[in-house]
Amino acid sequence: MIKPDGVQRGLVGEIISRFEKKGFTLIGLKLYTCSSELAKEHYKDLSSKPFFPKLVEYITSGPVVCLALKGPGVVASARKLIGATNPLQAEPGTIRGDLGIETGRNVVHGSDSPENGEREIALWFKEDEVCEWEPSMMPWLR
Ligand code: RTP
Repeated sequence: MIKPDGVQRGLVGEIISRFEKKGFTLIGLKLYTCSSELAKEHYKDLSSKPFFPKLVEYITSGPVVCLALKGPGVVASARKLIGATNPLQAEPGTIRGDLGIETGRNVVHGSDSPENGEREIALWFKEDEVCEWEPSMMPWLR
């Protein structure tokens, strides 16, 4: 997910491009303003954290871009491309390391396990918004 600050700062193309260039296949893409119910459900594991209300406020503060990506090891690899939660500690070359400075506005979210990836795709996308496709012209591409 490209969070509201990423959208507001005009970083959508740059961020999508990093995942495409890595070689992952985009199977879902949409701009969406979420309700606080959806934000709370998405981050339910963090509901006891002191920053939870601010996090919900942040995620609902403007449209986000939802991405569903497919490919080998995509979850772990996307987490590496995204970088550490605190952008000041994220390595240069990562999305947060290159494009952010605040934990509270850290530009992107990535699922932390394949199971959560499935859960989050089901939460953010309707069934017909996910397009399973194969790049048939180039079978070596996934
Ligand atoms: P995400 O779920 O957004 O990909 O982030 P993450 O795994 O790197 O970090 P996580 O611990 O799951 O936290 C989720 C999001 O909550 C915000 N946060 N604020 N101390 C704070 O103020 C604080 N800590 C975390 C960040 O937006 C973080 O990405």
